[in-house]
Amino acid sequence: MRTLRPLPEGIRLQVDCLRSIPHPLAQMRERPSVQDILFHQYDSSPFSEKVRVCLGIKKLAWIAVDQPVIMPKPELVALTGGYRRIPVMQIGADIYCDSQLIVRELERRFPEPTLFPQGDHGLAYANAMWSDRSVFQAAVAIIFGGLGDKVPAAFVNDRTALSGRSFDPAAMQAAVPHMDAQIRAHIALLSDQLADGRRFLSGDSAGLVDANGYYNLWFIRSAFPPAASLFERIPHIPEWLERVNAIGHGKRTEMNREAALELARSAEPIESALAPRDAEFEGKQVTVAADDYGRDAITGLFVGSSEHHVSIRRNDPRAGQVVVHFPRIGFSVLS
Ligand SMILES: N[C@@H](CCC(=O)N[C@@H](CS)C(=O)NCC(=O)O)C(=O)O
Repeated sequence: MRTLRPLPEGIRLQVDCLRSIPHPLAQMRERPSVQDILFHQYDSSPFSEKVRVCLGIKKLAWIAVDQPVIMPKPELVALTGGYRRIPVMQIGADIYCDSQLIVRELERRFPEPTLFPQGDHGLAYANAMWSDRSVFQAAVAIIFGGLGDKVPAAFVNDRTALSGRSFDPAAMQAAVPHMDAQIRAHIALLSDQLADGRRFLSGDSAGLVDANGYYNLWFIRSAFPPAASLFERIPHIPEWLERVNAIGHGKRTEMNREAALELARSAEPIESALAPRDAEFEGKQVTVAADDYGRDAITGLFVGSSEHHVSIRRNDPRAGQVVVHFPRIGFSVLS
């Protein structure tokens, strides 16, 4: 049995989730440039934590643009054309949706230090399908089932709209024993991987797989601390979590949402190349949508693609001419 302590203040504020809490180290960016990494996020967001760890591994400077936890998000959708999920990365007038593609773009633009210290790029990217779907789903049920009726109605309604089905903490409560068992089994995989004494999942240096493995446990620990007892005694896990935590998040400053829009308006999107197999779509209007949740359709002109991404150009009254990039995996493209 878990002992339920009263929620600490930080957690209460997090589930309040209707206001942005300024980051304790908040420092406004003075002279932003179109080269800067603008990261649209909120502090309690687990997928943002995945990317923040990657920014830490790469020792990058970046600018947090805090977005609301629930809709409406007028500045974010002005940039993306309707994609509402968090995180989103903006560099000038290029907008990268989904942590999969954000990580890929960070590696492309800032290859050293790499997120793939042992190579194995394909496997490390594939590993996100495990963390982002199976483990995340278990973490959500454990956290929100645990919080139960402490979850504010506005959050429940927003996440119901996001997922297209009832987001019901009471029903999640019933699933907690099963999800506890699931998460223990997932974490046992991490423990097995660390059993030979390595410091990180793929060896002596941290990489994407560590960020993937870490962020759901961080989410549980920060959003519903009683459930951290699930992994506190699994061999090698606490020490590894400490090591990943110690990497930090790189160098963070802050920018407000209006300034991010202004920066998009002042920038030109980068040139996009088109994969040969997509030649027939060039310059055509297409609609891109996530295939799991937050399936809002985003419309624009097909201007770029590869095996891993698609890019559409759109003109927005507030953001100007932007190119929005999406991963292929988990997104549909319809003409
Ligand atoms: N596959 C997406 C999932 C992103 C996701 O689910 N993000 C959560 C926050 S961590 C979200 O957007 N929740 C709804 C919201 O914030 O509006 C990714 O990897 O970026």
